[in-house]
Amino acid sequence: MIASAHIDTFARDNLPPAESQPQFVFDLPDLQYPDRLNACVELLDRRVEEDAGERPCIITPAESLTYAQFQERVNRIANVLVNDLGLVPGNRVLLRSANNAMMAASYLAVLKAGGVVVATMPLLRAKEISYVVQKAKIKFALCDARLSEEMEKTKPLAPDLKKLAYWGKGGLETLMAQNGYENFAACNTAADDVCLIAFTSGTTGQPKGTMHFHRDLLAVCDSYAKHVLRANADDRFIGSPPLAFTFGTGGLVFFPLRAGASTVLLEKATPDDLLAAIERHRATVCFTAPTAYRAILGKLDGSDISSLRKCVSAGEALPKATWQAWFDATGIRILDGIGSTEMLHIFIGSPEENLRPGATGKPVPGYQAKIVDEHGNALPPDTPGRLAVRGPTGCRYLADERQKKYVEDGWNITGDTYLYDNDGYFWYQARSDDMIISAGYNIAGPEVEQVLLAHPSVAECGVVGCPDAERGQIVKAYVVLRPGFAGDAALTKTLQEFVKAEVAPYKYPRAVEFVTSLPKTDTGKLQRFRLREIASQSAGAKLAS
Ligand code: 3UK
Repeated sequence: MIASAHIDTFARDNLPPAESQPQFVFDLPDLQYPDRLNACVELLDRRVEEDAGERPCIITPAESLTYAQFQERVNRIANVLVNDLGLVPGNRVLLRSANNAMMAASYLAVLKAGGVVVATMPLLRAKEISYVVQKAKIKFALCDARLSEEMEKTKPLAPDLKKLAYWGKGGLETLMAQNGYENFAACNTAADDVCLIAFTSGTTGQPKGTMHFHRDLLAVCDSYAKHVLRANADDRFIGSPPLAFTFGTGGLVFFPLRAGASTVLLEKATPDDLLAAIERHRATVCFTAPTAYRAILGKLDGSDISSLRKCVSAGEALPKATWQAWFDATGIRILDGIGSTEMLHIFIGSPEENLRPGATGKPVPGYQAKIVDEHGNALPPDTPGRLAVRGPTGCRYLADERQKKYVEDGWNITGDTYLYDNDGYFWYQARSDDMIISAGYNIAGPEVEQVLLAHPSVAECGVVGCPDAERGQIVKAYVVLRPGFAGDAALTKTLQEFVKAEVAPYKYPRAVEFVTSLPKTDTGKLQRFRLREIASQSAGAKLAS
């Protein structure tokens, strides 16, 4: 390890022990980093040094900042953190805001000052925020004043949180305006100093804090963004994921800055908002989830999104039907990619000329992937098994026993069941715990979902196993219909026949329930575990009656 710049050594002290860390691989020339580096210097200050100062950097509906203006804002916040709030390197800083320029500037200011970013979803409640504050021992917070109510409720629950500054009502801005605050000398951090603790959205159990180093932020730019996304300084990024979600920070902050491009940050990014903003700002690179691409498809009439040239989809598997429909409507080949909070960003995904619709893609340059059985033995092509990956980034949970579950033998085990084909493409099957076992058959719920989504009546659906006395489990589909369709017995039959005609008949949903919405996480992922609970309850009720 390189000498740390951290005075507060909490993060480094709580790294997982060496033997339970993944193996890190740096075999790409682009991934050779010096011992000392500060991610903010490399992502932002370098661009200004290279004369991009007058180029557009951050664009929001409210304001527009050049690289030089954004840098000045970052410097002012860093000065407040250090001189007014008393931050020392290694201290964690809670950030709470929707996606806007102050949130992005605060993020980079914490990096520049040698602090550790802990960004949280704006929707979190005091109880959830206080868990994060206590787990990461956080003393400092920068918060959008519009989120003050929940923040104030957090204080009594989390007494560690002592230094709090709000922006939007003048508090932080007044401090930022002090003379001399326009410049700030970056903390000379080690490449392997922790700079980010990203909490997982926690589909089950308490959220886990994943720790990332300064060099990790660059590694995702120099692997995925450089070799697969391949955007350039003339691009204008846009998207929906929150900056508290690493899919969003990578796609909407790190990647554009590393490329010298501009980025549009939207506080509200429903499919309607996103569509309107793409048109208004002439965005060229879009990051969002599969459901948003599907939703936008239905609204394209009368809007002009001809500026778009690259679309990235992640968070959930991108159904082939959605890929095809988007291609037919726009001529754009969506880049599907699997990433995780543990790995920081996307580690499997292929560029346009190499992708295969329906597959996630091939390992991103710099990453390796294999499929293993329950003992960790590598499996041959076309055999479903557990996805194992390694590369320049990897899982380091903050003081968490679950490290042993995610890392086996130096490989990160993502919890997904995949197979790879003879050409080396990786095909998503299901979350490993979402596999349905019915009368001895293994059925991947998402595969059945993909088929159903191709039917014109289906807007959204979720497919899970439902307890069944005879078969162990049966396949059950929860379906949200498009307007104009009636969820009756005839449509149930139609959908069942439709699935039987498309895939092996044993996979068809023996039960279909029409619902008005599906349970989702803050990051927009379908909560199949909730559907499983609902399915179990209804099955139990039926047995009892
Ligand atoms: C699932 C996918 C199929 C998969 C993320 C891009 O989603 C991100 O991080 P999370 O920690 O979830 C990780 C899990 O989500 N998943 C993500 N992408 C895909 N499944 N196809 C995909 N394309 O189960 C994975 O293990 O919330 C995504 C970048 C950064 C991220 N944090």
